[in-house]
Amino acid sequence: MPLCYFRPREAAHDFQVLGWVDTTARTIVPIDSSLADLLEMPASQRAEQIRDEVASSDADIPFDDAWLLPPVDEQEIWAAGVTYERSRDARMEESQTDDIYDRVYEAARPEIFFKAPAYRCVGPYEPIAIRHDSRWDVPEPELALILDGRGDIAGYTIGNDVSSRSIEGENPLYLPQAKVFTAACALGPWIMLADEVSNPRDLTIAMRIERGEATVWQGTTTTARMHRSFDDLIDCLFAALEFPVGVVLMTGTGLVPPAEFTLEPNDIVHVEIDGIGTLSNHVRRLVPRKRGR
Ligand code: DO4
Ligand code: MG
Repeated sequence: MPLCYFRPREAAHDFQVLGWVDTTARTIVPIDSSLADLLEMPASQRAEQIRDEVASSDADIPFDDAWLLPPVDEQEIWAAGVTYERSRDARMEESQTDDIYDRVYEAARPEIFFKAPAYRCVGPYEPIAIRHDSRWDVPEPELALILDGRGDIAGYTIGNDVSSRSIEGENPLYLPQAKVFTAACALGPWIMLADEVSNPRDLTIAMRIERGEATVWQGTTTTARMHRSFDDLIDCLFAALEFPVGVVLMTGTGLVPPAEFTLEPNDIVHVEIDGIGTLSNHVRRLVPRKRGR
């Protein structure tokens, strides 16, 4: 059963509790530990801690009385790029300096970038955003690894690495502006613990984009098409950084809609990963911000 962060519907806006989800009964059992607490401990202790806290909890909250939140608290969110052939090809099309994508696809060192702090992530059914100064925008559905403080995989969730293709395409040095902005990172709906996902290297990832009554794009891939091992990505992330309370690593996209597609406000993006669940978010356009507001 998965772990989620949630807020009872009547609770204050900044209130969040970790819970163990019973997907059959459609209820959530609140537990005392935070995700940071659990990711600081070794895997064997973590499993026991979750078991004990679920057994001693006396509450049982129906899904309908809870908001699901992004399943993170103090963790940073990092992302790998150009880990699927489709991502390499799409970026070579959009860029004026296309060979850098081919070179990174083949290189020993993967592309890894900082995507968001936890507080900037959105959860299920919250809006994701596109920039007001971008004209070509896409969702990037990705398997996200929940890593503990030692770099071991504690679980999996779904990530959406919303990106501006026009800004990245103009100049690869603009990557942080193409990737890092308000509501550019969605995570959820919950964390499936690692020992409950038997085939993480062959999970189907499906994305469907709705506009009004129509499906304007859909596609599927599988994590079997990923060109890198999880260990290569994790080793690189941990090579010169410490993450005592754990970290989230999105593993790159294998689904890129064709060049003529761009996201529009009110589109709804559904990302489903086998054995994990579905993450759905609608799209809003950011308004220009002025300093000091
Ligand atoms: O090189 C740009 C980022 C690539 C990326 O985010 C992906 O492949 O998912
Ligand atoms: Mg990506």
